[in-house]
Amino acid sequence: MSVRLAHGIGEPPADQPVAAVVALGANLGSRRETLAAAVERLRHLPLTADVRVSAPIETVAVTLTGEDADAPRYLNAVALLHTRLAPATLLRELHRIEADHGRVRRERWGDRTLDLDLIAYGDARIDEPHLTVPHPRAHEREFVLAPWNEIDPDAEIPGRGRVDALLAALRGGTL
Ligand code: PH2
Ligand code: MG
Ligand code: MG
Repeated sequence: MSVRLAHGIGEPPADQPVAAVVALGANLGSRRETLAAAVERLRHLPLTADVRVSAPIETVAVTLTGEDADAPRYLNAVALLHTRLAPATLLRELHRIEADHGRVRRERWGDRTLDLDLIAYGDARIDEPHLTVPHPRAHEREFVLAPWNEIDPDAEIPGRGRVDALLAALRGGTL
C-alpha cells in the first residue's frame, strides 16, 4: 500500500475503509471516565465506523528509565476502528481529543490525563516527522499488545509479526 502517495498530509479520504488501531492510556484524573469519553469521541469521528474496544487494564507506568512502581498507574485499552480518514487526519483528530481532555505536552513519557496513539493503519508503513506507523515501540509494549490481542487474536504488526507471538516473547516464552 503506497500510503505516502495515497494519504499524505492533507490528502483526501481513502476510497475504502482501513482498519486502524488506536492505543488509549491515562494515568491522571478519572482514568476510567476519561477512557470511556475518549471512546465515545472515537465512535463519533467522521468517516469512521465499527469501533471495537478492549477491556481497560491497569498497568505500571513505563518511563524513560523503565517501569516506575511509584508513578500513578495507567489504565490502558486498545480500540480498533474502520476509517476512511487519512492517517494524518486521524492523528489530528486524536490530538484534538487529547487536548479536550486537558492533555498538556510537557515531558516525554510523563504522566498524562489522556494519550491516544495511532498504532497501526492497515498494513501501511509511514515514516514522517510527526507520524510513524506502525508505532515504533508498540511491539515491545505489553500494555498495547495484550488489549490488542484480546480484541483481535489474529492481529499482526506490519514488519514485526503476529501480536500474540510478540506478546508471548515479551512475557518470556514462545507460543
Ligand atoms: N504511555 C507512555 C509511557 N508509559 N506506561 C504505561 N503503563 N501505559 C502507557 O500507556 C504509557 C506508559 C507514553 O505514551
Ligand atoms: Mg503513548
Ligand atoms: Mg502519544
